Amino acid sequence: SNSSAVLAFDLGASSGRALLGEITASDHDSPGILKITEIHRFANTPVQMGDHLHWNFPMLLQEVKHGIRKAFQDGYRPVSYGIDSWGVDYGLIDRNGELIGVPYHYRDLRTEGMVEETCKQVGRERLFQESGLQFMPFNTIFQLNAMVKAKSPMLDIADKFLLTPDLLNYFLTGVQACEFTMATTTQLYHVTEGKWNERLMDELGLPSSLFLEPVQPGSVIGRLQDAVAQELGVPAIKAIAVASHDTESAVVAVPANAARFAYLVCGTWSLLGTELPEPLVHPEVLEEDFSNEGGAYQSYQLLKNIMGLWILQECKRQWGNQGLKYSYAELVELAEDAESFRSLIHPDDLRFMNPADMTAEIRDYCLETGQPVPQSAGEYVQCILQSLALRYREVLERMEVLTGQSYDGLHMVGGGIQNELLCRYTANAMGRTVWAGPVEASAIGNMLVQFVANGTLRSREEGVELVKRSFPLAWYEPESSGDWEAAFLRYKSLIGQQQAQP
Ligand code: LFR
Repeated sequence: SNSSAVLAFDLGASSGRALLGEITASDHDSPGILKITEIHRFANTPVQMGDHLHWNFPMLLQEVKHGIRKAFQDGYRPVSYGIDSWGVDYGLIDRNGELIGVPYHYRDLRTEGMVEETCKQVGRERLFQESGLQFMPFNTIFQLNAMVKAKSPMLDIADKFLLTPDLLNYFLTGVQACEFTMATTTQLYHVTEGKWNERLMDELGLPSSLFLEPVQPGSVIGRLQDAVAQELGVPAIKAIAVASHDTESAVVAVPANAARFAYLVCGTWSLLGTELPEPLVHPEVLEEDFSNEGGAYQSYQLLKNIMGLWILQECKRQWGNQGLKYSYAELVELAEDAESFRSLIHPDDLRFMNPADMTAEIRDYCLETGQPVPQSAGEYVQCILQSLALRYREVLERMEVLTGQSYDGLHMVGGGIQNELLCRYTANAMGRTVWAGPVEASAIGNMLVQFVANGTLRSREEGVELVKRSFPLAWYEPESSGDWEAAFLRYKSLIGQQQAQP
C-alpha cells in the first residue's frame, strides 16, 4: 500500500461505509488509477425514543472508529480521513464540551407546521433570498425553531452547534469546526453575503455564538486526538474537512466532459441539479422551489431535492416486517413484469415524507386521484420507479428554464444507480441519454478532496480525469418513447390536479 492512501467515511440515511482510496500506477508513464476498497459497512438505523426520532449517534461514532482501526488492521496506511453525511442534522455541545441530548433525525415530526410558522415570522421570500434554499420541513432552521418554540432547555445550555460530520470529527480530534457545505444546508447561512445570517438568528432567538466560522472543504481540521489514536492502536492521522455534505461530495466525483452538466445524485434522496459559479436567487427559483447549496471549490449547486428511493425503501421495509423479505433485485424483476403506467404518484407530495404506512399512503393517493390501486409488490414498485422517472424529467425541464441551459443527458451517480431499471426508465422518460456511474460517488468525491488537500492531486480537474479513467460508465439510450410521452402528460395533469386542491 502506498503512502498517499486516504480513508473516506460516507454516512447515508440507511447505511454507512468506510472506503480506502489509493492511486496506483501500473508503470511510471501511465497515469494512475483510483482503486477503492470497502473496509467497513454498517447499517444506520434510527431510534424512536418516546415522542421523537433520533440518530444512534454513539453507535455511528463507534462504527467510524471501528472503520479507522480496521483500515490499519487490514494493512493499509491512510494518511488522512474525511467524513461526509446527509445534510441538516446537528448536535449541541455544552460549555464543558459535552454533547447535549441525542441528535434528532431530520424526519422527526417536531418540525410539523414549522415552515409556515417560521415564514410568518421572518418572511418566506426573504428567507429564500437570503438562504437560497428550497423549503424542506427538516431544514436545520425549522428544527432549531421547533426547539425555540418548545422552550427546549437544551438550547439554554448550548455553547456550540456542530453538524453531523463536524460532531463526529470533534469526538475524534477534540477540535470543533464548521464545514462550509454542511453550513449551507441549515438555511441560516446567508448565501449571497457568504456568511452566517446573524440578523435572522437574532429574530428567531438563536444565539449567533453557537455557530463557528465555516471552513472550506479541503481544510485540515486536526489529527486524531491521542486518546482516540491509542484506543484504536493507530497513528494520529489527519482529519480533513471534505465537502462534508454527501450530495456535494458526490458532485465532485461526477465524470462530466462538459462544463455545464446535469446530474442526479441517487440514494435515499434524489438530488437533481447543475453546478453554477454563483447562487441563483431570482423569484422563479423560489417559485420552482430549487436550492442553491454550497459546494466544493467555490461552487454553488442549483438542485432540487426529490423524495427518491426512500419511498421504495419504506415499502421494502414494511414488506420485510410482514415476512415478505424481497431483495431489491427481486423487487425490480417483479416491477418489470407488472403493467406499465397503471398508477402514478407525485413522489414529492409531503404525505410520503414519513408516513406510518407507506403502501397505505400510496394506495390512498391512488384512490383519491381516481387511479387503480396497486395490488402486488411488483405493481407498487413499478408505480414508484415510473413516477420517479417522470418527476426527474419534469424537474430537469424546469431547471433548463431556470438556467437557460439545455442538457444532452443526465449523469446519474450514487447507490441508486444499481437499480438499472430506474436508470432505463429515466432515459426513456426524458428521451435523453443517462450516463450512470460511479456508484460510490460520495465516497470518491470525499477522497478527491483529501487527495487535493494532501497534494497527491493538483486540482479537482485532475480528480475528475482520474474518476473517468478509473470507473466504467453505463450508458442508457432512450428507447421508443410514445408511451412515456403519454404517461408524462398524465403525470402532469395529476400534479396539476393535486396543486389545485386546497
Ligand atoms: C442526501 C441528503 C440531501 C439532504 C437530505 C437530508 O443524502 O444529504 O442532500 O437534503 O439528505 O439531509
